[in-house]
Amino acid sequence: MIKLIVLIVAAALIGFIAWWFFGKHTTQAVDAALTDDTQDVAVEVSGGYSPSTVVLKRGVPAHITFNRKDPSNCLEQVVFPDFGINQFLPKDQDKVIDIDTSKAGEFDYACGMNMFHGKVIIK
Ligand SMILES: [Cu+2]
Repeated sequence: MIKLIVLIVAAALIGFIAWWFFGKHTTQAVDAALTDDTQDVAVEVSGGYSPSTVVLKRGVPAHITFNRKDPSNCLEQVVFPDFGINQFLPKDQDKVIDIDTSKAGEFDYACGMNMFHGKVIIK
C-alpha cells in the first residue's frame, strides 16, 4: 500500500515538472514586430534571456535588440553559432544584432560560456 502511494506521488511530481517546463516554453515565445521590410524584437538580458524564444519571419531582414541589465560578465557575450555571431553586449545599452533569415529553422544562441540559452525560430 505504501509503495502505491509513493508511486502516485512520484507520478504526480513528474507530471507537474513536465507541465512546468512545457508551460514556460510555450509562453515565452514572442513574435517579432513586422513592418514592410524589416522586423524587430527586443530581448532583455537579466539572469537569462527574456523572452527566451523569438519567432522571425523567413526572408525579412531581422534585428534583435539586446539590452543587458545583468552586471555579471557571464552574460556580456552573446553567441549565435549558426550565424557566426559573437558579440559583446554593453550594460544598459541597446545592442542591435542582425539575423540572416534566409533559412527557416530553429537556431539556439547562448552566453559566452554556454550557460544561458535562447532560441530564434525562423519560419
Ligand atoms: Cu555564461
